[in-house]
Amino acid sequence: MKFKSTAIAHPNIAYVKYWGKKDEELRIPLNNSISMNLGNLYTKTTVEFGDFGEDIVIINKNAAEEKAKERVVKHLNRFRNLAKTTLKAKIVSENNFPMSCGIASSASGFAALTIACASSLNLNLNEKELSIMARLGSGSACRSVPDGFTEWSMGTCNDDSYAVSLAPTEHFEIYDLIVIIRDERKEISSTKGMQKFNPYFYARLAEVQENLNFVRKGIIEKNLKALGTYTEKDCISMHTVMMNSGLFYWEPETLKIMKEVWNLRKNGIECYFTIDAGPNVHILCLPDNKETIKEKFSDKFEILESKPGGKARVTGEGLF
Ligand code: 2P0
Repeated sequence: MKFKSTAIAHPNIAYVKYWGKKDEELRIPLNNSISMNLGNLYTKTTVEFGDFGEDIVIINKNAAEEKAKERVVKHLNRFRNLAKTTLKAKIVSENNFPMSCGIASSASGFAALTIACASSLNLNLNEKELSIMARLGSGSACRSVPDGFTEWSMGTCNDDSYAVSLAPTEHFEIYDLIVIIRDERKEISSTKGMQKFNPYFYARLAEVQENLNFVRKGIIEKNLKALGTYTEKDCISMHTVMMNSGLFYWEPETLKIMKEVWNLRKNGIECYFTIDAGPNVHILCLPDNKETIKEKFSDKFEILESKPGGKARVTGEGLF
């Protein structure tokens, strides 16, 4: 019986965003969301259940801060309950992307932790069950469990809120060029930010279905125009909701780059933007235009590049 396992999972970029929950504790969202795993970036996590005096959590070579540790221990408890064990665990987790690059690591972090826990405790969970478990750790983590392009069906309860793959990694070679403007630790976490309910949530819910339909179709038909147009629309819709809650994530450079993307498009370089809960701009494009777009921004900004990524999975090489 082995009680030690290592997993890797990719972060994801949402084309249609998750912002707002129907159930805080279970992390049941207000709407479906669609994303692409970012194959060049990953979190690797090794978990061992054993004879430890207490849970040990090491993230990026440092002991986890109290809040982060609490959230991880809560996740471990979900697995201890399933496996009917009281064994403590040692967890070592590392990202291959710098903390300062502005990519949220909770999606890849909780997806990798989920896969590593399930494997080390020999729980035979299928992909749906793994996605559900990841969701309980962090909502967007459920989308990092399946392969490639994924949709999280909001569902109504714990058992029917999970993500499935819409298309595999190799289906559509889209690049995400992430223009790094700034990374400061968010004053307000996404979890807290989306609790600030305001009337614009209702307006967003009225248009999100259309965004989902076009983005889903855009992925399946490999149509960047449909995908990108409705991704931009959905990004602006989410940020309108955020701004109405007093959450202004954009910096002046954010808006400049958004307008540059529109200019590039006018000049025949097809690309589209999306922005998460931060100032950095993700630019989506096909391989042909990648270098031209990078050249446009690389003298002023650091740019991270990623193509689609696979599912969260067990891997051989552990971190301890
Ligand atoms: C998304 N975000 O769909 C959106 C876009 C941020 C902006 O999912 O409270 O860290 O852990 O469920 O998953 C960030 O939210 O929130 C997020 P919790 P999470 O990618």
